[in-house]
Amino acid sequence: MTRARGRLARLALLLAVAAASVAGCMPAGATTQGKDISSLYDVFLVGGIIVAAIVWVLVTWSILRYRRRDDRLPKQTEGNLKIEVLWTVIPLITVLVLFGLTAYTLGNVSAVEPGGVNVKVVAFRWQWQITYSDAGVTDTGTTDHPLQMVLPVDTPIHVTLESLDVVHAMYLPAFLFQRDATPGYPTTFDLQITQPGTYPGACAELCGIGHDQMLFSVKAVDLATYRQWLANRVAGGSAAP
Ligand SMILES: [Cu+2]
Repeated sequence: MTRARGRLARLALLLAVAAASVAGCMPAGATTQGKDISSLYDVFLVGGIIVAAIVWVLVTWSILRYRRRDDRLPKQTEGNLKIEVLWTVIPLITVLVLFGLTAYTLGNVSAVEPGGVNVKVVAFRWQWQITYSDAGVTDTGTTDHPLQMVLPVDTPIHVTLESLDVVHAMYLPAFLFQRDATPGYPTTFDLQITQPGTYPGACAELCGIGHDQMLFSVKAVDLATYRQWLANRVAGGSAAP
């Protein structure tokens, strides 16, 4: 029995280490939408760990408790209504709760806030282009100078994303965000960045031979700096904020 306890303790330790390392790998999400997604990940992660722990403990216990000692079979039980109802209802409730939370989070992530700034992002083989629609300023990336999108923090950013040729995908790992750019079907979404900084992005859809060149970045600055920079651009100033 002591050996069995030792095994259980090692299993519990392994679970705890695995959970800690997985949690450490997850970015927190640098947008309000990303934070919502991050919270949902946490719920799924903790729920998954609890379910795995219950299953593994029960399996380990039953392997040890009922391991073969001689040729006699342990007591055989056929059908137990209470337990069957229980193991149907508990997973059903778990799945319904996760479904509800997912639907709620998706609603938040897809919600469009009033006000804010408007940009149009165009993906094409094999670069990115942004138009700051409120000012009519357009920047296009090149292989040597990947596009840097300058965007304000703490402000709803309404993005219209489209593709000129094949399916691309706008991927911003720090925002926990990815959206396909499908030719002929522009898509719109909101981003609200919470922390200033420079965030790398890339095309996440294998779109052809130059796919690896489709890098870009988002430079998030405060709203006053953004407005000043944009006004400066309208007046013919530099692209660097
Ligand atoms: Cu692409």
